[in-house]
Amino acid sequence: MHNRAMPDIKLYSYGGCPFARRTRMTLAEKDIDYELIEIDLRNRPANFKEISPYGKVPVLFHNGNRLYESAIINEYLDEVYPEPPLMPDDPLQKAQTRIWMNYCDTQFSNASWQFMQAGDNEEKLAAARATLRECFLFIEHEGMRQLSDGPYWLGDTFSMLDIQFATFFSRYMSEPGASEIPTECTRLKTWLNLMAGHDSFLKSAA
Ligand SMILES: N[C@@H](CCC(=O)N[C@@H](CS)C(=O)NCC(=O)O)C(=O)O
Repeated sequence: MHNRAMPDIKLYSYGGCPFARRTRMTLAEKDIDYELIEIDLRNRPANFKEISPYGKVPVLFHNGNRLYESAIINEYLDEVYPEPPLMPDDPLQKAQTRIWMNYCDTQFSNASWQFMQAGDNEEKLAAARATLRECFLFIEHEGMRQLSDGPYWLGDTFSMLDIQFATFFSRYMSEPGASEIPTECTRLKTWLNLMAGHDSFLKSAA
């Protein structure tokens, strides 16, 4: 029980959505209280487009101001509620963080979507698995190992990059038949184990 006024924050979310979970994870990381409004995306309210211009979750209202797009919402929250900081101060590190956040939302997101859409089509599944394998190797060698020695993406300090990828890996790996992470991705595997026990990751689960 917190002895403090609840901030004026409403989050429109969906339990199974990895984008919305990122915002739940950011709020948990900063220990911010908020009102959670669960939207059933398979049976969405008729007025949902009035709430969410793209018809998607997450959407966050802060003091009546509407924000959408998970990465943008999260950077906003990080500026308004700076403790603990989730974006690095250093301009170069900040740019690198955004490059990899973007990689997650383009390359990795597309590859895992391709896998989820393949259904029982063996040819499509094999193609998606091959693309995902390339992603995992790229993340290991061009991402994590270049940025730091770990255990988090940026080193000793947990950051927005950990949030960005954690919910996506979790969503992908919960898919039946999801492929194993290649053995050589030792840095990635260590990080996945670390995330599995991370407090805000657990608190943000549906
Ligand atoms: N780029 C958006 C993507 C959000 C998104 O695609 N959310 C999905 C659920 S995981 C959604 O609301 N889909 C509903 C739809 O597209 O109709 C973000 O980062 O917030």
